[in-house]
Amino acid sequence: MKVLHLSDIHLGSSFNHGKINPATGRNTRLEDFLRNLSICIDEALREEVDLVLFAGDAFPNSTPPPYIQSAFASQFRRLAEAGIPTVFLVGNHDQHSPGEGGTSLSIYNTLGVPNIIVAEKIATHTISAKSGILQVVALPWLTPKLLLTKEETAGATLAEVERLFLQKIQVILEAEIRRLQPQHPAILLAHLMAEKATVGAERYLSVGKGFCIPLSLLIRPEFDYVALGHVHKHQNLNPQNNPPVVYAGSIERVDFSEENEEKGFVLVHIRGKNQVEWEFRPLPARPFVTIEVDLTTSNNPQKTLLSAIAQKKIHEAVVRVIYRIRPEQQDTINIKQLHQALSEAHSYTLKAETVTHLDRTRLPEIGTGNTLTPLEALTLYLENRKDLQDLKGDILAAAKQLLEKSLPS
Ligand SMILES: [Mn+2]
Repeated sequence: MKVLHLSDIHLGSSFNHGKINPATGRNTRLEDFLRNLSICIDEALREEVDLVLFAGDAFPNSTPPPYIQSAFASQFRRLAEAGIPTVFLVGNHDQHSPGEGGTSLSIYNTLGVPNIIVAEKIATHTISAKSGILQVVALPWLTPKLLLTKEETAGATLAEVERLFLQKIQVILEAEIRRLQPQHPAILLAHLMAEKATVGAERYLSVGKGFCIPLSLLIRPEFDYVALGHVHKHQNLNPQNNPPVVYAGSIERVDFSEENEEKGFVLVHIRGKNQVEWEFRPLPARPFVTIEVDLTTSNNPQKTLLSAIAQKKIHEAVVRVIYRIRPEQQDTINIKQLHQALSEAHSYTLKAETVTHLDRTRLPEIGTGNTLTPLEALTLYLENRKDLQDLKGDILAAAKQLLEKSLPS
């Protein structure tokens, strides 16, 4: 049995890193995201998978423009038409207003699109796939407001709310686990922030920060695989693989915090109960490149900056150049030449950080009762000036000489 697990599509984001493609009239970043999404769908069809699991966050928010909704739908339509069941799990970015406003994905349920299941609530879906029965326990994005009553949280501290919230999830999940049929494979599909996960962009994208879910709630022998969404960096949180607890990660770089992350999806092979193998399949995500240069000590800032740019692979990349410069050096920068040097980038930003004076380092706090001799003060000062470390001995020796001369004999 084969399952394709993808997550965090965020279709319609990162437009500020793109430009209009004159041939299509569309933002190039929408085209990047769509290319990677269509590769996922191509692979699902080519591999003839039994099931596709989308672990949440379809768009940057729950009300995407119609043309972006259509682009998303036309990709998943290919799975529906091929008879491949697909589960859409609701992530935090898909909810309109928790518990009330519905989700950007609800329309698929309303229309009753064959082979597409929208998981908006905690529930177990028993799916008759091509090569057998699969059970998917769906755990969409949850907040205390969705699970706890006003009476339960009245007067409670944040720590108490967290404890009640986790307790509730545990009870609900336990009930789902007990109802599983042990003879069929079971997958937990969840959109959450798991303890131990290394976060990327999602830290900045989430408005209300949710609670971390302990791994002990997810690592259960009843599950053959745990398919996670929410964190954009691909990772397996359970190296023992009993079961694998895997974030597929986002399919494209959403912003610069994902500069060094590989992007892709996961192909899961279920050979039998608790006999699971999985592989990460990379996607051709657009490179993001940060070029950071300190020009304050350069004799030729323009040359230093140009050579820093020349050292990076910027072809068709999203580039940001950040340079530190002193006000009196600014006239030496030829912006036109920089634009030329960056012209082979897909898009770029230039940011100058003007340093008005060299950063003053603070001396450690001295208790009021203490007085320092001039030599002690100088020693402390030199310890805080990394740039003067080589001269420290000489300066102290010279100071000593001067002080001795000035002291009355
Ligand atoms: Mn999310």
